Amino acid sequence: MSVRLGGALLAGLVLLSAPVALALPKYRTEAARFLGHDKDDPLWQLSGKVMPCVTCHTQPQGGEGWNAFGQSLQAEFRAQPRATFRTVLRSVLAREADADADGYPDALELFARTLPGDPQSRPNRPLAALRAEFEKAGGLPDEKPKQ
Ligand SMILES: [Ca+2]
Repeated sequence: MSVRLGGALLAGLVLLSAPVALALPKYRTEAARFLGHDKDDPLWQLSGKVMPCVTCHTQPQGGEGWNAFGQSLQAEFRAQPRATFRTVLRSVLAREADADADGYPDALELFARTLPGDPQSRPNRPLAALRAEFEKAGGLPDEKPKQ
């Protein structure tokens, strides 16, 4: 019993000490909250469909390997090394860039819940209609959360 418990605790500690396991879900959580995707599903943190790892990573489980949008964020982190993740994300989205070159800017893809780093994943409506919808919904969120 105590050996089993000790083993479980040890396994937990090993998991907690893995930097990838800690850092990346933190960004996922922050991005989902910043963009309001956390409102899509009350159990969104457990859902692989809300802000999935492949939003920025090439692999479904995240980790090493970033797609074009993830690389844009990395470049922005290098340009603003002291900035918070929220500032970095907002800067990239405000640029109106289209990381995967599918014709839809990154901010509009995230608004439409498609993947900004995967050209096979595209919004199902014309760009102008999507942009109008995005603007009507308030556009990009403010950098600081509203109180
Ligand atoms: Ca795109």
